[in-house]
Amino acid sequence: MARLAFTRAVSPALAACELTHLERRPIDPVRAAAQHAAYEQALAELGCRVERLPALPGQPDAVFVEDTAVVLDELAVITRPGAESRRAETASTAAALAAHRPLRFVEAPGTLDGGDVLVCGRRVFVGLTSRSDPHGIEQLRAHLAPHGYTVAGVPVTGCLHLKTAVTEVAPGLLLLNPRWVDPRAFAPLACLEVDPAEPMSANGLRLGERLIYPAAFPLTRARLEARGLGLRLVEVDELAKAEGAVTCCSLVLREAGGVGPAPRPAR
Ligand code: CIR
Repeated sequence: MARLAFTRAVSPALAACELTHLERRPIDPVRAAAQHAAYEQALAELGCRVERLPALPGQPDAVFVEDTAVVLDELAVITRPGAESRRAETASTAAALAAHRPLRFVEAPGTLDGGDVLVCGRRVFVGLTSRSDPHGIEQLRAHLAPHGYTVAGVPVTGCLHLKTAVTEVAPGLLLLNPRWVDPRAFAPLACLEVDPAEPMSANGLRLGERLIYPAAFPLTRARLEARGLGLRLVEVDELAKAEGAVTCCSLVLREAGGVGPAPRPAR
């Protein structure tokens, strides 16, 4: 399966990022950029063609491109990020995605961050967080329903985004922190819990059979490996100080490749 991953360079102003649940600590943008480059290398190794969106050096959080769009095989929905400081990031995402997908837009007063949107086949779960509100969720539902997707709002407490609390690590298998999100919201999907000592460890980026996963979580990693999952580890601790993880640093599109419609979503 050909995949295209959009990324964006780390802003030199990363240390001025938005923070919601983390205390501000010094962030070294040079070290963050090196980790980001290694992350892009992992994307490439796992079969992605990596394309950088235009740099936005004045936007501290611009590296976290996931929040600016929700991309499915049939269309892309450009978000209206919940943090006002991040709204200027979406225009260049829209310009790049327009070459690949029909675009729809979340409009005021709705807010939606891509980090709150978990797609499992035709089921779409959206975190009800400080970033994504019922208006945004309703707009997403209206855009996706004609394509056969259901959209469900899911309460999240204690972390920034839904995908801080849960991601799909294999078809039908969720990795989840039950302190932040209720596993019953996803029934009948199977849930693997993170190790309680590693609350931030529920965020992995699945690419086909492999999972890009932070090296910082050995206990949860052991749980994933015990399930036979193939991990590609990355060091992202400098980006994590900005409340980001591995899904947030890319927007991954399946490329149609050849004639005919794009295949059905695998995630
Ligand atoms: C923010 O608060 O918006 C950024 N500092 C972190 C965004 C991380 N994005 C994500 O998890 N999808």
